[in-house]
Amino acid sequence: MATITTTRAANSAQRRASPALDDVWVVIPALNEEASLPHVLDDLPEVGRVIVVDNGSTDATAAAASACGAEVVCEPRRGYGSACLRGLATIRANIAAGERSPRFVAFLDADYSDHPELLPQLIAPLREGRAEMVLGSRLLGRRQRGAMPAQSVFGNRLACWLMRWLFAARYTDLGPFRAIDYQALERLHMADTNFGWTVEMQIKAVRAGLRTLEVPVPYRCRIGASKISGTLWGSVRAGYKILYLIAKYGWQTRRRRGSEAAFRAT
Ligand SMILES: Nc1nc2c(ncn2[C@@H]2O[C@H](COP(=O)(O)OP(=O)(O)OP(=O)(O)O)[C@@H](O)[C@H]2O)c(=O)[nH]1
Ligand SMILES: [Mg+2]
Repeated sequence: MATITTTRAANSAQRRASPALDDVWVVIPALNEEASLPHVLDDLPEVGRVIVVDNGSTDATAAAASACGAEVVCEPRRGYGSACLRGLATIRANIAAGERSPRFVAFLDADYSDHPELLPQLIAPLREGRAEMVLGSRLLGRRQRGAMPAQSVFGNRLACWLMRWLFAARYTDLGPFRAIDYQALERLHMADTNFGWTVEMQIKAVRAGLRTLEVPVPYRCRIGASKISGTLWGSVRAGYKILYLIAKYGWQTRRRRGSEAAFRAT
């Protein structure tokens, strides 16, 4: 069961949210990121609420997040998607408890690879009504040497090429730093519990007809030990899951198009 710890610091941090971003809630999945998380939270502009989902860390990740004024939620089921789903469940719980619903939700990693201070650049197109989902593209942005291993660049390019072919989706990256209209996000019914979370959101966004936009974002070497893209086993498992989901949703889309064409022909 999730435990929710709202600290006094969190309350005061949330009160200090600047009017420009007070309707933005941020979800940060974190697994053993005690060294990097304080940097992420320090650089993050003040927003309505910061939810750090501690994914069963064995280090002081939760304490580090609380000390920086974030709301800490525990999700014992491992997996990036599980952590994001817990973040969504926490948003719903807060709304059910009487809080005003966020207008936008942003996701970013806890390892300090992303640049949290750029959040306003992701939110601006949403607020201006130019998109319902904005993705930070690392492949359009400046990457620090070594921040994205070659297999990760290749895997992301391949996934985007396949999505273009199957869904006519114009993406360049599956980056974790992203922002989305909260009501639109809920309509996507996100379900993936691990490496497929980002690609699932992008495919479902295209299928739902959301207007999406990419913003170039810089990407730097993470603080702490690499878990996915920097290890062979992590890359293989992530690559397999991403390709599996693209194939699964691609197959569904083709079947749907096929039956629509058959219906029109009758
Ligand atoms: N790998 C992994 N990351 C998790 C999990 N739960 C939460 N996370 C967090 O999800 C974010 C992304 O994971 P990373 O380990 O940075 O994955 P990556 O960016 O693809 O690869 P590296 O940075 O090279 O490890 C980080 O903030 C993690 O702390 C989990 O079960 N597995
Ligand atoms: Mg990372």
